Amino acid sequence: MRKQVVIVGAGPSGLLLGRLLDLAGIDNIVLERQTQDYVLARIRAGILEQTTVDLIHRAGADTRLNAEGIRHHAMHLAFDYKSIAIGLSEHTNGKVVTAYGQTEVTRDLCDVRDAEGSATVYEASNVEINDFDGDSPYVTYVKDGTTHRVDCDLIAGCDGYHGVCRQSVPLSAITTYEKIYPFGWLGLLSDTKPVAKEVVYANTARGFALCSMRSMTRSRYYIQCDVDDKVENWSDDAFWDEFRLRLPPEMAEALETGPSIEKSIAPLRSFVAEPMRFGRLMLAGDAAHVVPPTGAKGLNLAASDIHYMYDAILGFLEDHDAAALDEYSRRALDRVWKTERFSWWLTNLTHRFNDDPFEQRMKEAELAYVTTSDAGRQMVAENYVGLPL
Ligand code: RFL
Ligand code: PHB
Repeated sequence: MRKQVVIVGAGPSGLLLGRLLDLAGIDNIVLERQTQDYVLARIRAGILEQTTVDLIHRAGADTRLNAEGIRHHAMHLAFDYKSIAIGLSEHTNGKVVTAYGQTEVTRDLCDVRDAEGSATVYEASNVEINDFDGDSPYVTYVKDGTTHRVDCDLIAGCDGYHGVCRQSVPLSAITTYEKIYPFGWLGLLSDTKPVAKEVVYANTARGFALCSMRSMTRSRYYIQCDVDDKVENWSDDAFWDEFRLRLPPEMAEALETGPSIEKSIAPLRSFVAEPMRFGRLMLAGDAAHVVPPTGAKGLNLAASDIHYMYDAILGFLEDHDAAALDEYSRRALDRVWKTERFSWWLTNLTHRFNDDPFEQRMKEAELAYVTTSDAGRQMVAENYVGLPL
């Protein structure tokens, strides 16, 4: 089989790229290791930047997002059990973020792809990428015991942090930067009314807590936990008791609790691999970089990579401009590093890493500064809504 582009991974980055290429008439195939049901069941990010919303609109997958997404004009930082609003629109010429789950984004992109009959192979095992250093790359995979080969012009590595694409690059060609944080996030999803109408990031003596939502009747909450804690150690009641203790009193009182629909622990990591292109192979999303979830940037960075990758692919395949491929890594990494900085900064500001009282006073002073200075508020707001592409 021959395709212009082989996309490895049917997460949000792979599906978004596939759809944009379809609309541009570029023949592509998506190869995914898991089943479609598994891909559609994953609970992950929940806050979309305007640039991500715009890309989903370009992909023609925004009908439900327009109807059900909740626009947030502010985000909140809570220290010492007091919550301070940072206006987003007022500091960014009217920009907002939209609460809409990654699970729903993935479903909407799958639906448009399936409706068009575009080629997607689920349960593709042993994906191997070959000869991406030359002019004739190809990808092999096994489906139902048979090995298939797809010859192509370009390979898009959209296969997440543990995927095969980055791991196929010789170590001498890639530089990686990594920071592992000494804690995780225990998340709980429940059909309860969200306790706050926008996202709240709380630094408390008991550790970090986050209030978010998927709809006006579905809450998503997180608490900082030990890095090697296990979800089995947390009954729903234990979660609600601990979560309540980390909220400002008026929120603790208003908190509605109920059975969990999902509960899981995620480790926190900052990671960047440079460059993001190796000959005919380009990496996007978690395959190339990971941010800690504080700031909700993982999915949004995956989407902005796809914006740049799409330009590179069109420049190369339609305009025969080899320089377009060279530009991809530079353009994407410029935004990646700035976003890594914001996620790292917000993680440091809102979590308790150790009990050093000096560090905590520095965080309090920093919070006092960014929330009272116009420049400080603007820095938070313009990063939270997403830096320009
Ligand atoms: P994804 O979503 O990981 O998709 C990659 C896809 O590639 C498939 N795959 C392979 N397919 C074929 N062959 C192979 N060898 C393959 N290896 C892997 C996988 O099955 C998968 O379908 O990457 P993508 O598209 O780059 O999207 C990135 C986002 O998913 C990610 O940045 C965010 O979800 C990160 N993230 C969060 N971000 C936030 O902004 N807020 C959050 O609350 C949040 N929570 C999370 C998260 C990521 C998590 N994990 C485990 C990575 C919670 C978790 C648990
Ligand atoms: C979420 O809704 O899951 C969410 C919101 C904000 C974050 C991280 C996760 O920073």
